[in-house]
Amino acid sequence: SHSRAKSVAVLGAPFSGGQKRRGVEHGPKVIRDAGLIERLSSLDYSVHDFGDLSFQHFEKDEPSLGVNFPRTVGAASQKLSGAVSRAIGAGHTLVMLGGDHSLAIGSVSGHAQQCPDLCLIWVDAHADLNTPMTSPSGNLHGQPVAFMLKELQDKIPDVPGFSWTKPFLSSRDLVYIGLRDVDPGEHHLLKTLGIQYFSMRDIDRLGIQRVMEATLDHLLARKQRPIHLSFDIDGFDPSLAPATGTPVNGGLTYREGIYITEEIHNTGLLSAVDLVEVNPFLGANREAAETTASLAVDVIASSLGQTREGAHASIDTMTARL
Ligand code: 4U7
Ligand code: MN
Ligand code: MN
Ligand code: MN
Repeated sequence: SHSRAKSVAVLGAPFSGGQKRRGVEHGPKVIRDAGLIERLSSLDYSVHDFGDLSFQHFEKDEPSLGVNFPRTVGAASQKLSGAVSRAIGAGHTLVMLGGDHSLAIGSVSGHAQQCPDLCLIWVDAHADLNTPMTSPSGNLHGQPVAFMLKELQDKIPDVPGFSWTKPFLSSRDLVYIGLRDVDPGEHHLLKTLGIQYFSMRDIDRLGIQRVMEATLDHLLARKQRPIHLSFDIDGFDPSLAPATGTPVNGGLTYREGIYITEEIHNTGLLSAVDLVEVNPFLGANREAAETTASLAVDVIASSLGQTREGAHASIDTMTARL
């Protein structure tokens, strides 16, 4: 009575070249170990675990134009982009497990190849909108959105490793939620491009319910289209997600985070999710890593339909065992 054939592809991207702290490449393993596949199966999906991609490490990958590990990150994103495009093309909802957030260049562009009219919801403490020129760190996990935006075409220099990709997203098709550590160059772009964002201060003022109403209205009022959710675990407060590379105080509560994903699920339009920046080497102890990974599983499950209020299919399926 319930063969709606929903299928999810899970794709691991054990990659850390977008930043300098080791350990984030183990994100896919700890998120799987926290029970992801079982949770998705219990939500009645047919789960296709595509395993982990393996990425080429460039021995000689000198910084270029201020960007760290450009060839390594460019090649990883290119490979991910192809894999994501194939999974979405095969009809799956995609779950990408990072790895650091530079991977989003690959996952969102691969998604956009199949769904050119997609929109992007970016949950993060950071805007990840630096260009190579404005980046304080040179790390590409702080720059992925800049590589996607059509409006920034002329502001992105020819970084080695990135000749395969072209900007594909309009700034009006992007909403940020959770911002609280925005660099000056990023703030300038947020304002001049008129990007819709909800900082933690905005969540304090409006409440998460109105934030989600405004987010979905901004992206979907004109037309219904596929949603890409790019969820950086550091969007949460560090008390909930300690095992991450760039924690910032004053983040999302558990309930705010889950409300965001429940509302996105309720649109029926979610087409791909990234869950990035879980680093089991960080945080005080092993428990910190396990808490963070388990939170990641909750975020993914809830964006794919796990509810807090409960759910049921039909009376028949519940009573069949009698
Ligand atoms: B993450 C930073 F300068 N903005 O560009 C930068 F503060 O994917 C941090 O959101 C970026 O975790 C954080 O390096 C990237 C820095
Ligand atoms: Mn972040
Ligand atoms: Mn990020
Ligand atoms: Mn981070």
